[in-house]
Amino acid sequence: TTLGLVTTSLALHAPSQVAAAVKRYANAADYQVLIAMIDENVNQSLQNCINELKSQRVDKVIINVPLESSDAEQIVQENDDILCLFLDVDPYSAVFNVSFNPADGTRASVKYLYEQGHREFALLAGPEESVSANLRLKSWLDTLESYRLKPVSVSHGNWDAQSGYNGVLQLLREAPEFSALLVGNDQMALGVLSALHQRGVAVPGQISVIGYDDTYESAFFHPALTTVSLDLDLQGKEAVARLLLASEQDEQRSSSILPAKLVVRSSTG
Ligand code: IPT
Repeated sequence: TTLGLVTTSLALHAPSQVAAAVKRYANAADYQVLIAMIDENVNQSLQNCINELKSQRVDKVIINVPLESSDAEQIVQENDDILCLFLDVDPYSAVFNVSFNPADGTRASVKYLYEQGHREFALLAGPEESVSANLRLKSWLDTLESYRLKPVSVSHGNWDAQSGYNGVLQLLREAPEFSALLVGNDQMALGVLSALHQRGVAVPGQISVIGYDDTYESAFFHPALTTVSLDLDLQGKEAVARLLLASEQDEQRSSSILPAKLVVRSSTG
């Protein structure tokens, strides 16, 4: 009657909202949730977290940690006494997962900006170590290429607001000529809006900004953020439901891919 959750930093908005949902839906099914949070050195400490949960008699665990498919498969192989469901892996990997389509929302973002007349795009992606950040970046690039465009510059942040703040200042130094900026998540977009405001750059007058996640706060940014909505509550709900249904038999472990949708607010025009 206890589920485990191993999560990346809860200082980040998306994982904290997923954790809240996992706890709520597990509790509603009369399960407790033990949370282990990992920060650095993902591969090493992930196994430690799993061991910690096993020692507390947990036999089903949700893993919200960015993992390459091969690393996730290795975790599964080395832990046959605990059932693992992954939230931050390539949706098409072989492991049991509930994840988001990494291409639909990104494609819609580029298309929307293109149709608004934008041709000069800058990209501020999430960390290079993150599978999801790279899949989002790849999809932006592929979509731009389908319009025969290349970004004027590309940079990476580490998901937090400070890195968005620094990142956009770097982009402006490298290639000031862009009218559209795609950002890997909402927290970095918050830093971007702050830096642009301080520089007197009008959003969306001079630069349109699109975030990613649609975390709860993004509707309250100034201007309200256009972003890609991930239903993080639904991800938590599906993860709990699928994990509780799953038995030792592989057939019952069905993965699912949730849609990501563009939500247009005031930071684009
Ligand atoms: C991903 C978020 O989009 C990003 O903002 C950041 O919080 C990251 O998680 C932390 O790992 S969502 C994930 C399920 C791909």
